[in-house]
Amino acid sequence: MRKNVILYCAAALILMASSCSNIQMPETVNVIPEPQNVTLKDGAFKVAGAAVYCQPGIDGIATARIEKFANVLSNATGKKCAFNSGKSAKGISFSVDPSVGKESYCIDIDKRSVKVVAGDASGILYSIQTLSQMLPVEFFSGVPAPHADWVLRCVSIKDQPRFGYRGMHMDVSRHFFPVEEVKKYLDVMALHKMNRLHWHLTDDQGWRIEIRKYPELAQKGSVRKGTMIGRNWSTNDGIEYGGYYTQDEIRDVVSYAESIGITIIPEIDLPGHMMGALHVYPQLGCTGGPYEVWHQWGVSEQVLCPGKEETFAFIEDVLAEVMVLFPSEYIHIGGDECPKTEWEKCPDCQKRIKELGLTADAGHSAETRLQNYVTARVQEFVNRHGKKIIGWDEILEGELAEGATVMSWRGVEGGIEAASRGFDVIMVPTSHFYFDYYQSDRTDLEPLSIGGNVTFEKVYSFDPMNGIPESASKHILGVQANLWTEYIRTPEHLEYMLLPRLDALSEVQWCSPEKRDLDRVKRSLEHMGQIYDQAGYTWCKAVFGEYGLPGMPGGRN
Ligand code: TNX
Repeated sequence: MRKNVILYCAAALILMASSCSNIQMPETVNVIPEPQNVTLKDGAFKVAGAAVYCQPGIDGIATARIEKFANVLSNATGKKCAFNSGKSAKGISFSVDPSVGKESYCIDIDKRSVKVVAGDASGILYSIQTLSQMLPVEFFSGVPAPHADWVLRCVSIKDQPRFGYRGMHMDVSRHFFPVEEVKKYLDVMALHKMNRLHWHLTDDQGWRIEIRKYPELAQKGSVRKGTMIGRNWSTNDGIEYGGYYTQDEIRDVVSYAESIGITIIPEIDLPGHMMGALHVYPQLGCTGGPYEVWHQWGVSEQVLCPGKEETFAFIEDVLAEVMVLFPSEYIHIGGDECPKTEWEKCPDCQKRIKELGLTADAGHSAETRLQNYVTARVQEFVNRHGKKIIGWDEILEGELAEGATVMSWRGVEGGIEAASRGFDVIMVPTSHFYFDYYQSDRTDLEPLSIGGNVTFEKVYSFDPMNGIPESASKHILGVQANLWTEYIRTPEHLEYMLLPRLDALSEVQWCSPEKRDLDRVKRSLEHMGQIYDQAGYTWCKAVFGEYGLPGMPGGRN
């Protein structure tokens, strides 16, 4: 009897194997974003106990990244992967050769060695991300897994990104996320070779960054007395909600991000979305207040008053501190959704309009011109400090001074117009990159969201160069997705909205169009899902036909 069972099992296995071999599965290395050139070879390299070599003389950042990789390998495999400065024909060796190109790297794995040659410290980091994803998923668990199969498949890889700007956005105003969660978010971005975090730090619902000159901004401007319940605008849960980052915490996050190749672009959203600040400094508004830190979502009509000089002194003081904290060459100054109703009635604003000689024309009101004045004045200040501004696509309305970068969010048209007018552009259209939207049509099972529908497939289908005139294509710096957190309170929910759409985004940012292949990326996603499980990320499985986040009720359309 037992013998029969064994025979049956063996027959079934042979049958399965032969039917599998009929399916043409193109082999990949299961890395997301998929490297540009991959040539698989026979055999494998044994990782456990292999020494790691770092070419002497390469810069400190690259060296630190390699040493960290050696340490994580030692811990995961349970065998020391000694870190050495020097060269060797055996083991895992890293070197830098600028002729490989910016952010680029080559990996050559055979049975005796793993050789990495990168163009710069970013290339070193990206080679490590690629190797990490090729290792057993236990690499990401943070605990030793000596029984895993610690090998790397023999392969030659040559890889470089399509776009220089590969961003992800995070709104910490509507809901606040602690430093540890921001770092976890940065880690998963880095795993996907992203290099910019757009950190939305201030808004109507809370000011979340300490400014030393105005301590009450964070102390009081970060606290709202309640939050609307679900999508019910007339409600308020009456529960005090707050949180902000001290400057020490900001510095810590900035340097952590830098160590994993990510520059943080801070956003101070102005002149609209300012209720957090207006609550503390009502004299900066047109009516003088009082103003509340907002408990509801949407667009407030109460905005900063550009008729008063004090407003500009405030903006400059805040930005001066922000520019010291963030080494980024860009500072995001918002510019979106700024209603002009108060400006129309405000004597100070009207006086300013008159003094500046701003007049309406067929396309733009005098008040829109006044916003142009705000943008130009702040831009001039930022430029004087050796930095550049980014603004949402509203800053295009009317006039915009040279050197501004535009984030096209209300569609791609703003981006096409901006690029054609000679401005640099980052594409972030709601249609494809709003990760606060539902990610499947099973909205009855998905956690309540702001609405809309942006599936994994939709994200993946975007081509930023579509509709861009050839002459303007150099102005498309790259792509970013935005994660607004009106309806997202917990780290689990935040991660759920991020993953795995981040995987689709990373291929739009990194891969050349010919490399993109939805079936292939979905297969790689099964592997990535295991990495997420090992590393403790919550992720959405809608791509695999599973819906919902345990404990979070579905929302209506
Ligand atoms: C629009 S995108 C906004 C945000 C909201 C978001 C919700 C942009 C510049 N402004 O203030 O959070 O929609 O999807």
